[in-house]
Amino acid sequence: NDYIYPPSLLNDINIEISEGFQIRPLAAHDFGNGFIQLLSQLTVVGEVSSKEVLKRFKTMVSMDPLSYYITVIEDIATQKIVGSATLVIELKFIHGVGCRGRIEDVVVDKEKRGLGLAKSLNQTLVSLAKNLGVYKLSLECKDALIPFYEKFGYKKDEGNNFLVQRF
Ligand code: 16G
Repeated sequence: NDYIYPPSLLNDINIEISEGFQIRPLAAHDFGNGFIQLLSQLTVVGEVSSKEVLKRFKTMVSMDPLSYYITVIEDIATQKIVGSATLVIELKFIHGVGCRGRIEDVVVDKEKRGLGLAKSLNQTLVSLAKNLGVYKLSLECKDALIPFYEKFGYKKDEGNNFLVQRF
């Protein structure tokens, strides 16, 4: 089970991506191809061993039903992972034992920005979320990124706020 979700789930999605790049599910071998270093461009990764990382991957990949649709962009020439975004599926009792989708940890390598890779990731994950049947899809972002995310159909949920506490 090398991929975190079946690559065939992307077959019927019309993906536009800059030449030289490939979009696909995260694979176990990506931990040797710069995936964790890429995440550290988004936020704190911390001191994690490759054993811990692989254990987390195995937990995610063996979930039933799958919850973590981590989707990456590979630079074909170097095989480096230069983009990533995660669709998380949360199981509910409400909405007819429905599912909610969340988009998390969207990051593109600073060397590869401006090529539309984040757009490819977002378009792909919105389509995948629809195909999986979520009743709602949400994400958290900085003020400056609201216009970017609005292009993919999101809007501010007036009257609803995002509250957080950190530990
Ligand atoms: C952003 C991310 C979120 C990520 C968080 C990390 C998107 C759309 N949002 O809010 O998924 O987990 O940053 O920041 O990518 P933190 O380390 O402060 O939680």
